[in-house]
Amino acid sequence: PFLENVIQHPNFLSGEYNTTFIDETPGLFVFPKRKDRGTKMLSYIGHTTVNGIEGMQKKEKPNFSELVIPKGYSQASTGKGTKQILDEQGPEGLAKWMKEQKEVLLTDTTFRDAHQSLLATRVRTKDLLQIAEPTAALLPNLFSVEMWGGATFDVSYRFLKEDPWDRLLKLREKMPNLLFQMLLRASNAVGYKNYPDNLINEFVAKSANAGIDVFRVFDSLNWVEGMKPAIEAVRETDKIAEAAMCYTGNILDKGRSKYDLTYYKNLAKELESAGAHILGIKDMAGLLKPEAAYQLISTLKESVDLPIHLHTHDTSGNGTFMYARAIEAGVDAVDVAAGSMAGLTSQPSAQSLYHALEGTSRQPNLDIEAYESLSQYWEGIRDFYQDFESGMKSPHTEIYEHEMPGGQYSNLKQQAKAVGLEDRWNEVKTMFRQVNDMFGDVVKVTPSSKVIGDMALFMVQNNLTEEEIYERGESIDFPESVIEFAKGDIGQPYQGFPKKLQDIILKGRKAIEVRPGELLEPVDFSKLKEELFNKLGRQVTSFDMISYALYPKVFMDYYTFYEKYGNMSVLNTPTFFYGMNLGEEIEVEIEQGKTLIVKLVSISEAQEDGTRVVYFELNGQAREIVVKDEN
Ligand code: 3PY
Ligand code: ZN
Repeated sequence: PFLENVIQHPNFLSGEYNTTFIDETPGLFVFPKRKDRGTKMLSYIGHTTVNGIEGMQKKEKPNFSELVIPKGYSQASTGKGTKQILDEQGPEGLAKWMKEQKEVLLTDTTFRDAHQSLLATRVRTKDLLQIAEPTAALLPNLFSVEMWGGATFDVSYRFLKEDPWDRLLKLREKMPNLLFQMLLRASNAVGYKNYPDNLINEFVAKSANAGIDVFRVFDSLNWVEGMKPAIEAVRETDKIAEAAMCYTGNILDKGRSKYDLTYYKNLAKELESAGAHILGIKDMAGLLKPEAAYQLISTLKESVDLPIHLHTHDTSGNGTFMYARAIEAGVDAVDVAAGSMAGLTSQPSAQSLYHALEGTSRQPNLDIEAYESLSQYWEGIRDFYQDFESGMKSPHTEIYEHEMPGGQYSNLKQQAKAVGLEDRWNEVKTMFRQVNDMFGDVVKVTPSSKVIGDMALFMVQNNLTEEEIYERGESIDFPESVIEFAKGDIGQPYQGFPKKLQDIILKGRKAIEVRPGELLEPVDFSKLKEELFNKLGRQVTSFDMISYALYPKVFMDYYTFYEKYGNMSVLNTPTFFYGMNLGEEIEVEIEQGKTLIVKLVSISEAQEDGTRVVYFELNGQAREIVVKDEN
């Protein structure tokens, strides 16, 4: 029979016990044996070897080549960099310094946007940490390293089973000289919906504390009202508010006047007044053409007094040429990625840009050999994530037609596949643009791009045409994100919603015109802390609390995983994704100086109850784990 230990016993819980109770109740001091770290890890490896992991087709672990990690670099080898300029001179001092530089400044996005755009955001902390010290030592002249925010936050918890805060803290230690940059979706923080203002403030304050220096803040509709609280929150921390405008449309197309040069000029001035230290231009789909970049940067340089930082995606293949023209017009900084993680839906290659600018006065100040060696490391790492590649093999100029952001392309393709529309992907892309036009030509970036994507999928899936939406929209149940957009829940689009379509979608529900954050109840942090304490049964850090407030279910699922398997961020990436091959031996450093040696010996046939026994050696001792075969 089940022996209830003291804290589980009903008499103890109700307070009804006396001194004889202890002698008469032998189960009181029988506590279930907590599984040790080694056993939990073997459970994970056993489970993954037999069943694979969620979201990835199970297959045998490929043979990967040895990683090339530049040797001999430690924190001690990093000199002073932009981080020290910020610490000593404050955000205004840093902005002034930027404008004084003759050479173009570079942000390296390899640690964030490059893998978000090429590898579905799957790069694990271990693979970032291994190259952090060499990067900091070899590229001391970088402007910043973009390494956090955007989709990395929820993907860490959801798929990698890692704590994103842990990533930030550990990288910070290894890269003390360089500015750390994150992508902040203004009132949507690192999520897909508006959050209460006090949660945004708390998120920004804690991120700054943990090590973020440059906050690139954008609103998915370029709605400055929606960006103000986030910009203010960043200014409060004395870090850098880079307010970014999202580039959409084509300023060279005189037939399409909604987003013309004047629109961007006015927007830039508004962002300057709202307190930006740097003006960001976020060309999330790679629509900015070379001549347009020249005109845009020239105009903005005359219109605002801020340094200008340009971001693009190289989907069309025109990224380096476009940068060269922007640099000619005086842009202060641009975003690039290490060559082996650059191009296509990612950023242009750092090395390509370096060579393209040879002979000009603005060629970036960097050690090109060093960049090549870092790029070799990433080339090896990229192999680990081959199952997450989008399949795009060459530049796509069709981007100028559908205008889909680089980070959304592979995602939406997966979504289309999941609902059986893989063969109709071309239709989905065409529909994406058509929906954009139906919605009045909107800025498309997370989360507004998701609205357009959901609607496009919905229409293709249900074989709906634009005419049919207007004719029989009354009887159509639109996707949730589309309703929220029409209600004003993600903010106000420039020049408003097309009224007719808005009415059809809302079916009598009332739309808001104020900032959604003004209507949301502030988060009660002490109540939330207590709630989380009760769920976790342990002390709650402020990082846990913010993550739980942003993503309650995602955070709790992560916690459940952690309880079951422990900290799997210590495993090497191939083992994390594929488990082990028979006879293979790996080393796992579970904490500094404590290494486990794991060998997979054999796996039994499946038993009648669907389980298999996985036989390991753990530090030379035989161990067995029972795993349910879910295939
Ligand atoms: C994000 O919000 O994650 C983006 O990268 C948008 O471009
Ligand atoms: Zn981007």
